[in-house]
Amino acid sequence: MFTSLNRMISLAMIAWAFAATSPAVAHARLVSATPASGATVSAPRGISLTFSERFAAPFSTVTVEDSRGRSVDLTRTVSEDGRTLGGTYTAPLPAGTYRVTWAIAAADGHRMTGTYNFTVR
Ligand SMILES: [Cu+2]
Repeated sequence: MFTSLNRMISLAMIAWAFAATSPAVAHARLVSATPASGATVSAPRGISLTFSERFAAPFSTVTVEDSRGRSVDLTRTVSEDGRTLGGTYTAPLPAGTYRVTWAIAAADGHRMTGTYNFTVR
């Protein structure tokens, strides 16, 4: 009984040690977004998504759709440091709710995606 309990504790400690070291190999993640998720903004000129790591620009996309699912025309931009994915709208956005969908190919080869809404008043 004690032996198996000790063994379980040892295994738990090993698992914990691995979990504790995992941030060193963390995946790229979204660290900031403008407009932010759930934000209400007026007359936004574009969108900007900053990630924790560089991403592969040719395989990374951002789309903005209105409440009817129609894509907003935008000119995609990628910052010089390769961590910010942006889009500049070619026309002002009418009031309403918009959905942002992004997809990046991170440097470690993982594909990360996300979606969120913001509102234009
Ligand atoms: Cu990864």
